[in-house]
Amino acid sequence: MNRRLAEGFSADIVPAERPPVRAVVALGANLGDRAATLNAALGDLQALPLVDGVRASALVESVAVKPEGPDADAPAYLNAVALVTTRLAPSMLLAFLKAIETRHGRERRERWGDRTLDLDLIAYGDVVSRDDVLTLPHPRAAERDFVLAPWLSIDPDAEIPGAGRVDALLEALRGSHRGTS
Ligand code: PH2
Ligand code: MG
Ligand code: MG
Repeated sequence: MNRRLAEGFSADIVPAERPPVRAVVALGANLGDRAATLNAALGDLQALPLVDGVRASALVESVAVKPEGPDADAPAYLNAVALVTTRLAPSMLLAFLKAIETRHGRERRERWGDRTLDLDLIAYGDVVSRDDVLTLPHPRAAERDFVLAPWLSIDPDAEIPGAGRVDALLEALRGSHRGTS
Protein backbone atom coordinates (compact mmCIF):
# COMPACT_ATOMS: atom_id res chain seq x y z
CA MET A 1 0.00 0.00 0.00
CA ASN A 2 1.32 3.40 -0.84
CA ARG A 3 2.60 5.32 2.15
CA ARG A 4 0.28 8.32 1.68
CA LEU A 5 -2.77 6.08 1.49
CA ALA A 6 -1.71 4.23 4.62
CA GLU A 7 -1.39 7.41 6.68
CA GLY A 8 -4.14 7.77 9.20
CA PHE A 9 -4.84 4.06 9.36
CA SER A 10 -3.79 2.16 12.42
CA ALA A 11 -0.59 0.32 11.57
CA ASP A 12 -2.22 -3.04 12.00
CA ILE A 13 -4.66 -2.80 9.12
CA VAL A 14 -1.91 -2.09 6.62
CA PRO A 15 -1.15 -5.44 5.02
CA ALA A 16 2.40 -6.50 5.72
CA GLU A 17 4.35 -9.64 6.42
CA ARG A 18 4.42 -9.89 10.16
CA PRO A 19 6.36 -12.25 12.33
CA PRO A 20 4.30 -14.64 14.44
CA VAL A 21 3.20 -13.17 17.76
CA ARG A 22 1.86 -14.93 20.82
CA ALA A 23 -1.62 -13.80 21.73
CA VAL A 24 -3.57 -14.80 24.81
CA VAL A 25 -7.29 -15.49 24.43
CA ALA A 26 -9.66 -16.06 27.36
CA LEU A 27 -12.71 -18.24 26.76
CA GLY A 28 -15.86 -18.32 28.85
CA ALA A 29 -19.34 -19.83 28.65
CA ASN A 30 -22.22 -20.05 31.12
CA LEU A 31 -25.15 -21.08 28.90
CA GLY A 32 -25.79 -24.24 26.89
CA ASP A 33 -23.36 -27.15 26.68
CA ARG A 34 -20.43 -25.11 27.98
CA ALA A 35 -17.67 -27.70 27.48
CA ALA A 36 -18.82 -28.59 23.97
CA THR A 37 -18.93 -24.92 22.99
CA LEU A 38 -15.50 -24.15 24.42
CA ASN A 39 -13.95 -27.16 22.73
CA ALA A 40 -15.58 -26.25 19.42
CA ALA A 41 -14.33 -22.66 19.79
CA LEU A 42 -10.80 -23.94 20.38
CA GLY A 43 -11.10 -25.89 17.13
CA ASP A 44 -12.35 -22.77 15.37
CA LEU A 45 -9.35 -20.81 16.68
CA GLN A 46 -6.97 -23.48 15.44
CA ALA A 47 -8.59 -23.35 11.99
CA LEU A 48 -8.24 -19.56 11.54
CA PRO A 49 -6.03 -18.33 8.73
CA LEU A 50 -2.59 -17.19 9.91
CA VAL A 51 -2.99 -19.01 13.22
CA ASP A 52 -0.14 -21.48 13.52
CA GLY A 53 -0.76 -22.97 16.93
CA VAL A 54 -3.20 -23.05 19.84
CA ARG A 55 -2.34 -24.36 23.27
CA ALA A 56 -5.22 -24.43 25.72
CA SER A 57 -5.58 -24.82 29.46
CA ALA A 58 -8.01 -27.21 31.07
CA LEU A 59 -11.58 -25.95 31.49
CA VAL A 60 -12.15 -24.49 34.96
CA GLU A 61 -15.47 -23.77 36.63
CA SER A 62 -16.07 -20.39 38.26
CA VAL A 63 -18.90 -18.44 39.87
CA ALA A 64 -20.36 -15.80 37.53
CA VAL A 65 -19.00 -12.34 38.22
CA LYS A 66 -21.62 -9.64 37.60
CA PRO A 67 -21.16 -5.86 37.74
CA GLU A 68 -22.30 -6.03 41.40
CA GLY A 69 -19.90 -8.87 42.27
CA PRO A 70 -19.92 -12.68 42.29
CA ASP A 71 -23.41 -14.14 41.81
CA ALA A 72 -23.79 -17.75 42.89
CA ASP A 73 -27.41 -17.75 41.66
CA ALA A 74 -26.38 -17.10 38.04
CA PRO A 75 -25.36 -20.07 35.86
CA ALA A 76 -21.72 -20.92 36.60
CA TYR A 77 -19.02 -20.39 33.99
CA LEU A 78 -16.53 -22.71 32.42
CA ASN A 79 -13.41 -20.73 31.57
CA ALA A 80 -10.16 -21.49 29.80
CA VAL A 81 -7.19 -19.66 28.36
CA ALA A 82 -5.51 -20.36 25.01
CA LEU A 83 -2.07 -19.30 23.84
CA VAL A 84 -2.36 -18.54 20.14
CA THR A 85 0.61 -18.14 17.81
CA THR A 86 -0.54 -15.92 14.98
CA ARG A 87 0.43 -13.60 12.17
CA LEU A 88 -2.99 -11.95 12.24
CA ALA A 89 -2.99 -8.29 13.19
CA PRO A 90 -4.71 -7.65 16.54
CA SER A 91 -7.76 -6.03 14.92
CA MET A 92 -8.16 -9.00 12.57
CA LEU A 93 -7.79 -11.49 15.37
CA LEU A 94 -10.42 -9.57 17.35
CA ALA A 95 -12.79 -9.62 14.37
CA PHE A 96 -12.36 -13.39 14.05
CA LEU A 97 -13.01 -13.84 17.78
CA LYS A 98 -16.31 -11.94 17.40
CA ALA A 99 -17.22 -14.10 14.39
CA ILE A 100 -16.58 -17.28 16.39
CA GLU A 101 -18.75 -15.94 19.24
CA THR A 102 -21.56 -15.24 16.77
CA ARG A 103 -21.26 -18.70 15.24
CA HIS A 104 -21.83 -20.14 18.71
CA GLY A 105 -25.00 -18.19 19.36
CA ARG A 106 -23.60 -15.26 21.31
CA GLU A 107 -26.21 -12.57 21.94
CA ARG A 108 -25.38 -9.16 23.39
CA ARG A 109 -28.05 -7.79 25.67
CA GLU A 110 -26.72 -6.59 29.00
CA ARG A 111 -23.20 -5.98 30.26
CA TRP A 112 -21.74 -9.21 31.63
CA GLY A 113 -24.98 -10.98 30.82
CA ASP A 114 -25.12 -14.77 30.60
CA ARG A 115 -23.65 -16.01 27.33
CA THR A 116 -23.03 -19.12 25.25
CA LEU A 117 -19.50 -17.95 24.40
CA ASP A 118 -17.18 -15.08 25.22
CA LEU A 119 -13.75 -14.77 23.64
CA ASP A 120 -11.57 -11.97 24.98
CA LEU A 121 -8.21 -10.92 23.61
CA ILE A 122 -6.17 -10.60 26.81
CA ALA A 123 -2.76 -9.83 25.36
CA TYR A 124 -1.08 -9.61 21.98
CA GLY A 125 2.67 -9.97 22.30
CA ASP A 126 3.88 -7.11 24.47
CA VAL A 127 1.58 -4.54 22.88
CA VAL A 128 0.17 -1.90 25.22
CA SER A 129 -2.51 0.19 23.55
CA ARG A 130 -5.49 2.19 24.66
CA ASP A 131 -7.63 2.15 21.57
CA ASP A 132 -11.40 2.76 21.72
CA VAL A 133 -12.08 -0.57 20.04
CA LEU A 134 -9.30 -2.70 21.49
CA THR A 135 -7.46 -2.05 24.74
CA LEU A 136 -4.35 -4.18 25.21
CA PRO A 137 -3.71 -5.84 27.49
CA HIS A 138 -7.33 -6.46 28.52
CA PRO A 139 -8.03 -3.84 31.23
CA ARG A 140 -9.64 -6.27 33.71
CA ALA A 141 -7.43 -9.34 33.18
CA ALA A 142 -5.35 -8.69 36.30
CA GLU A 143 -8.49 -8.73 38.48
CA ARG A 144 -9.82 -12.03 37.21
CA ASP A 145 -8.91 -15.28 38.87
CA PHE A 146 -10.68 -17.16 36.05
CA VAL A 147 -8.21 -15.64 33.56
CA LEU A 148 -5.00 -15.62 35.62
CA ALA A 149 -5.21 -19.16 37.03
CA PRO A 150 -5.74 -21.07 33.76
CA TRP A 151 -3.17 -18.83 32.04
CA LEU A 152 -0.57 -19.54 34.73
CA SER A 153 -1.29 -23.28 34.47
CA ILE A 154 -0.03 -23.33 30.86
CA ASP A 155 2.66 -20.63 31.18
CA PRO A 156 4.38 -20.40 34.57
CA ASP A 157 6.37 -17.35 33.41
CA ALA A 158 3.39 -15.47 31.97
CA GLU A 159 3.35 -11.69 32.26
CA ILE A 160 0.72 -9.08 31.57
CA PRO A 161 2.51 -6.36 29.61
CA GLY A 162 2.74 -3.28 31.83
CA ALA A 163 1.13 -5.00 34.84
CA GLY A 164 3.58 -7.70 35.92
CA ARG A 165 3.93 -11.42 36.37
CA VAL A 166 0.74 -13.46 36.38
CA ASP A 167 1.84 -15.54 39.39
CA ALA A 168 2.35 -12.38 41.48
CA LEU A 169 -0.91 -10.83 40.27
CA LEU A 170 -2.84 -13.99 41.13
CA GLU A 171 -1.27 -14.18 44.57
CA ALA A 172 -2.09 -10.52 45.22
CA LEU A 173 -5.66 -11.03 44.03
CA ARG A 174 -6.22 -14.09 46.19
CA GLY A 175 -4.54 -12.42 49.18
CA SER A 176 -6.79 -9.38 48.85
CA HIS A 177 -9.88 -11.62 49.03
CA ARG A 178 -8.64 -13.69 51.97
CA GLY A 179 -10.80 -13.24 55.03
CA THR A 180 -13.46 -11.32 53.12
CA SER A 181 -15.47 -14.26 51.80
N1 PH2 B 1 -17.04 -13.00 32.01
C1 PH2 B 1 -17.65 -11.84 32.17
C2 PH2 B 1 -18.37 -11.47 33.36
N2 PH2 B 1 -18.30 -12.44 34.39
N3 PH2 B 1 -17.58 -14.46 35.30
C3 PH2 B 1 -16.90 -15.61 35.17
N4 PH2 B 1 -16.83 -16.45 36.20
N5 PH2 B 1 -16.28 -15.94 34.01
C4 PH2 B 1 -16.29 -15.10 32.94
O1 PH2 B 1 -15.71 -15.44 31.89
C5 PH2 B 1 -16.99 -13.89 33.04
C6 PH2 B 1 -17.63 -13.59 34.25
C7 PH2 B 1 -17.62 -10.81 31.11
O2 PH2 B 1 -16.95 -11.16 30.03
MG1 MG C 1 -15.26 -11.29 28.91
MG1 MG D 1 -15.95 -10.32 25.69
